Amino acid sequence: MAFLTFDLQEGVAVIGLNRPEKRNAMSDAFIEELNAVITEAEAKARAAVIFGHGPHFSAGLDLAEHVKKSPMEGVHGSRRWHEVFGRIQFGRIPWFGALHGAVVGGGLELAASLHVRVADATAFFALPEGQRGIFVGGGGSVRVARLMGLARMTDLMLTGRSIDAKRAEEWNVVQYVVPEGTALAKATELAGKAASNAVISNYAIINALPRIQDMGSADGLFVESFIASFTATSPEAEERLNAFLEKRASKVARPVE
Ligand code: 1HE
Repeated sequence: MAFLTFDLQEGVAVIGLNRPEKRNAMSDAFIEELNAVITEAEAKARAAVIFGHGPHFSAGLDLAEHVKKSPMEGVHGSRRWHEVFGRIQFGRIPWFGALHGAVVGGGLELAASLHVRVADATAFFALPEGQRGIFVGGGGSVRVARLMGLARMTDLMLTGRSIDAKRAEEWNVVQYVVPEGTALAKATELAGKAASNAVISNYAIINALPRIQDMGSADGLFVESFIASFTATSPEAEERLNAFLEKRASKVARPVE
């Protein structure tokens, strides 16, 4: 692979964005490789982590390639990003992000398609599309807006300002902030926990929860009942419920910060 690294660690696929000399800027070929690696991760792992090699997570869209596109090539390119990032968000396994340095433009859009984001203290977030004369095209108007809210995203896009990891946590963009250099270890540890869940539960969590957010309350509650029953009557649930009742399973622990 030219742009990505793939490693398997105890059931967790650990995938590195590996174009550090261009700050992990994503070209068309980069997105195709990401698509292939998603297939590999789903075949071999029960959870996955994405991190960036070099000083940054990702500088987003490859601007050198983008300036040469026709309008329709641009539309098809954006739709392809949607397909590939959609395979992450609505796929078979949960995805975790280890974020550091620049998480900007399409890099933030990729991060927003993951399920859990861990930022280290060096991470910063921006949407510089306005300064470049372009718009978000990797799903940001849907996913980033839903994480941070419309007003905050509008502000980031209009002013071009960046926010640090702590602010990103306050804005619901990341779920964890950890010391510099420890995001990958933390994200891998969390992915390991998710990998030990029932496959059917993970599938319902990543596929049903976001869809239910798009429904009205009555529809969402109705769908929830069916998914709840479908998961609870699976053989895996029966074994896990019995394991708890027979005191073979771990209890819920108090939080440790
Ligand atoms: C790039 C890109 C890129 C760096 N496309 N080549 N994204 C942006 O507008 C972000 C643009 N990048 C930056 O602001 C900075 O590069 C960073 C803050 C991310 C990193 O700074 P730094 O000092 O570590 O690196 P650098 O010296 O700026 O960049 C190193 C090389 O990477 C340099 O190339 P070189 O040949 O001169 O060594 C840069 O040109 C190159 N590089 N970023 C192409 N993005 C689906 S729609 C999504 C829309 C967007 O993503 S818009 C946001 C685009």
